[in-house]
Amino acid sequence: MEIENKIWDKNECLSRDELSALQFRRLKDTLSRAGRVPYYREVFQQCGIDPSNINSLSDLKKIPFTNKSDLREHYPLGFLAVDRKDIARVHGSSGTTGKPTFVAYTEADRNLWADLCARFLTAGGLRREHMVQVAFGYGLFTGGFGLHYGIERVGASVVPVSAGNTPRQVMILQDLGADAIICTPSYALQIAEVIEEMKVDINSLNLKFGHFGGEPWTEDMRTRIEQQLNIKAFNNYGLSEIIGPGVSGECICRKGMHIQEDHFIVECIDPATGQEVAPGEYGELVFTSLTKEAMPIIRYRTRDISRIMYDGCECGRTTCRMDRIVGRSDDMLIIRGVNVFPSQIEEAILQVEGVAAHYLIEVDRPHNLDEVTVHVEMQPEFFSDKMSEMQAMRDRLLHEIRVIANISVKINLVAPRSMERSFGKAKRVIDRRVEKGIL
Ligand code: DLL
Repeated sequence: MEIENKIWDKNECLSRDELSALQFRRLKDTLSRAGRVPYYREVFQQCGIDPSNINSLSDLKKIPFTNKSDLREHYPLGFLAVDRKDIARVHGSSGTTGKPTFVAYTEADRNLWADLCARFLTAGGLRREHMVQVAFGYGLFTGGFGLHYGIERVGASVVPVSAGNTPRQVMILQDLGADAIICTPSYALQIAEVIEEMKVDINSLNLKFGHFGGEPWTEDMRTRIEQQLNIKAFNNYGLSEIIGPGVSGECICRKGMHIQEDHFIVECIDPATGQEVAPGEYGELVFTSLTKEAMPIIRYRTRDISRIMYDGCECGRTTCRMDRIVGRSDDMLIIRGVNVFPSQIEEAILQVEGVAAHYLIEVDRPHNLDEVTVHVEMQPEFFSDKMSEMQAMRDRLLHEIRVIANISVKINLVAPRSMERSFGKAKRVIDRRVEKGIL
């Protein structure tokens, strides 16, 4: 698919000096808004910051990080900086603790959010003549509504199917002929699988491209999605605490996701020390919102590991780009002392012909030693009852995982279509050590 380059607004192309000046002005406003939140008021007092009197962007670094635990301790809406009557919408991210983390938007925030989504969708090819099928869940999750309003802001048409009921999803793709699909990457693969099961000719669909996000995925996963759905696949990133989708997204060059720096300041830190890493080095992303009203957030530690690139992009945008997320610092597995991200296992297994992109990593410590079993689903045409063929497949997987992730594991090959599918974010890891209270 040929996509012509189009810039949504001039703030995407500011010089560094212009951008810094804008960020500084907006940071001052944000800090004074944040000063209405009792938590931040106390933090500012403790670190001697007077929001009305900061001198430079680097003053931000004097303020301590905000963590997810801070938001949890102020459940449900303790970080609100506006009157309750000014809330226009509430979303939330599902937490491991059972209670969601709520995030609130004013009318202006909702507007801003639609603009930010429209920007990255435009950068990734969306035009007003397109029809888009949204297969993200609509609900507290920010994916469905966030992208929905972004598409409308572009002027394109939305088919809000929501996640689930995949055969119906395919039928609607066939009947209405959407140009683009929006969902998690793992759900995109599931849609592709059902298209094949339903014996629908992929070329009879009108799909040309897709915007995927909400969970980690690798370049090999992108290749599979593109091949199986016969589309161009774009990556976009965001998190509820910052605004939802719309924090960053890929342009047509697809060399990293442009961070919407006129609305968010990004830092990349060493998760262990909190110190900033050099540009281009991997670290944890930290974001400060610059324009959000209802819940301004200062130096929020995302736990997401990536790197930031400041070199120019051929599309003409001057904003920095973040690489795809390689993992979350709290998803990093330590296996017999070796650090492993689930994305490394994904990268390794997708090198092997015959495996489907469905896998589950199970970690346990049965006899005081960590053991990893990677359950890998096979593609139907490669599934065989010959022991030798299955053993050869296992050996290839072991080899790739050893080379890419530097660990030895057990492989459990499972029958085609036998692993559980999810409509949203796929669960890739079960750590029995955590369940048993060993870690
Ligand atoms: O997942 C927001 C979103 C929805 C982004 C739809 C893009 C598309 P949360 O539910 O709060 O918000 O989860 C945020 O998901 O910290 C990352 O760990 C992960 N994540 C989101 N996008 C990506 C991506 C939404 N493109 C958490 N690549 C984040 C890797 C991603 N991880």
